[in-house]
Amino acid sequence: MKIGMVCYPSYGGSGVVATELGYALGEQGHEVHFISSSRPFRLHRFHEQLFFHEVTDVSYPLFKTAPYTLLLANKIVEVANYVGLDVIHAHYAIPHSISAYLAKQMMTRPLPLVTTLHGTDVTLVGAHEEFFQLTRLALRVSDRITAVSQALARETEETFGTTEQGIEVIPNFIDPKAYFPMEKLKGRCRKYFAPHGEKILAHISNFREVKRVLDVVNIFARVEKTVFCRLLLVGDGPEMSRVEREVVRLGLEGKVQFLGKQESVQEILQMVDVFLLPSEQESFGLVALEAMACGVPVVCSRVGGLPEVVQHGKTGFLAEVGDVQGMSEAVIELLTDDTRYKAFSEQAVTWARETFPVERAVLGYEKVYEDVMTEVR
Ligand code: GMT
Repeated sequence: MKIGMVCYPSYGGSGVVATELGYALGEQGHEVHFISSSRPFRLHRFHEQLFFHEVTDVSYPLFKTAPYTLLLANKIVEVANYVGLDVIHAHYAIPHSISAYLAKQMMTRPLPLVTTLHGTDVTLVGAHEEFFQLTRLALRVSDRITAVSQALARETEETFGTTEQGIEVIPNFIDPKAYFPMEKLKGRCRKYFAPHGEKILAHISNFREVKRVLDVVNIFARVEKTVFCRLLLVGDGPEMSRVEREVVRLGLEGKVQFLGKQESVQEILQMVDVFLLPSEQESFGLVALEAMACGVPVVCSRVGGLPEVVQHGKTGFLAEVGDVQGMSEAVIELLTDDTRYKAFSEQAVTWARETFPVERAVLGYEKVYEDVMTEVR
């Protein structure tokens, strides 16, 4: 099959899912054409079946900013005609699915459209009145819709109503060849970030408000009163200044390390003891899955798709959004009982590998592509 993959190129789970899916589909012999404003950040390994088509910017005095949605639609048609795409897979309803729908209208042959919902499109953006009608259109005109969790599928239907084609859930996935526990690295990291035997807590995100990174700092502030530990903060984004100020306010400068944006998150995850994800909203929480696959128990909020990803009392702990006290108690519980910690860590690896294998997701998406190609032909 020749698949056109439309995604955001920047840091974020949806781009990671699109890219990793692309590599996995390439391994199955499919040709995958990424179409985006720049090269997706995880698309760094060469693969003979993977291609990248850049949507180039246009400057014209009348445009304040170039209309990306239109440029993308035009590019999709160009690529579809030139390479003979069989299907377009849009990650995000807004704007990718709308651009792909426009591209479909411009084509002189059928081009089936699969839309994968990742969360913020529906829960945050889609629910804003300004995007409501467009998101509903994207859902109606997609030949197939998939969502990354049951919670997201439910929430989408509650917000926008049901569609004729329904929503198929294909959970996000991990490749255990890339995400696995590594004791050696843990040792090396300890020498640098935790030279005196401290435990390491970590958080990785794009530092948007929805991630509640201030909670991460406050959880750490409580934990470090009982457990000798350090906090690694990975990523960057709009909340960064507020987070830095909170660290200073709490007098934690010597104990919190900011690592900025990082590509190789598996190497970081392989070094830490507990991962924190106290988000306000999370359709899936891919990074929590990545952490568990590296043997790191997760303490997170009981929201969106996280209860489908993290097993409370087995692979981590869930608490209500904003329950800083509850989350710090959960971290302390994990870090002060070696036997329990080891069990959680092992259970996390097994659960991640057995429940979210990349092979299952690839089979799921292949089936969706095949079905839609047969129907639309
Ligand atoms: O969470 C973000 O800020 C990034 C966003 C994205 O566009 O990548 O993540 C969403 O998609 C991921 C991949 O499916 C999910 O793992 C994240 O939970 C989801 N984020 C939210 O729902 C807030």
